Amino acid sequence: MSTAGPRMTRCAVTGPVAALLLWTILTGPAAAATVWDEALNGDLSNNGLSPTPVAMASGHNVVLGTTGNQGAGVDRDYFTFTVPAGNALTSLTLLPNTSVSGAVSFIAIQPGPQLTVTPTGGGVEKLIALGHYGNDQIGTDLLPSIAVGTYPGSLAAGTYSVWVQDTGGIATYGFDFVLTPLPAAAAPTGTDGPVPPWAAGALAAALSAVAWRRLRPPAD
Ligand SMILES: [Ca+2]
Repeated sequence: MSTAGPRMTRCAVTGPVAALLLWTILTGPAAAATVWDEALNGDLSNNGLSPTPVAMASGHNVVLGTTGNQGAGVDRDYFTFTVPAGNALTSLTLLPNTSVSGAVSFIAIQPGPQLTVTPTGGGVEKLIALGHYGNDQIGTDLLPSIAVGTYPGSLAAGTYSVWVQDTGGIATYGFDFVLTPLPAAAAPTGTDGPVPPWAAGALAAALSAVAWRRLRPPAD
């Protein structure tokens, strides 16, 4: 007669990381909201020094627009948004309305309320994300492929500015900025206090993607 108990399979993800991952799955972001639609709200700013403010909140925040050159020069789009305290930007999903001109369009993110990098790339070191996206990436999170350096798995609370452009013909785009509340209530301490640094790190690890792409220069 065997005395062996139930066979246990050791999971690669255990403890706090598993708890936080489960919490993320169970408390997914709220319903989508279109926070800016150029067809309804007007053209986003053409000036990185005065980007259009776009209000975002926990959950899905959809930005719809058109860039490219319709014959009067490249229509660059600049907007700024804030990830509220207690949240993180956990993904930037390319939406099905996207149709680039040629092979790819370009997107970049700079921390702060302005996009100070010039259209020719002056000051490019200030960007924390930059790269191209193509129609084949619709439905995917762009952050892992455009982040500069080691992608931490999410972007922390704070203000960011975004630059979108296509130097070819008309190019439509749609982005879903997903803001996820940090799991303060689910912290293993059982308190509602601030998330300890190790927990934030575990969340970042749980959310991080393995895909990584080479960065490309800021021109499409
Ligand atoms: Ca536009």
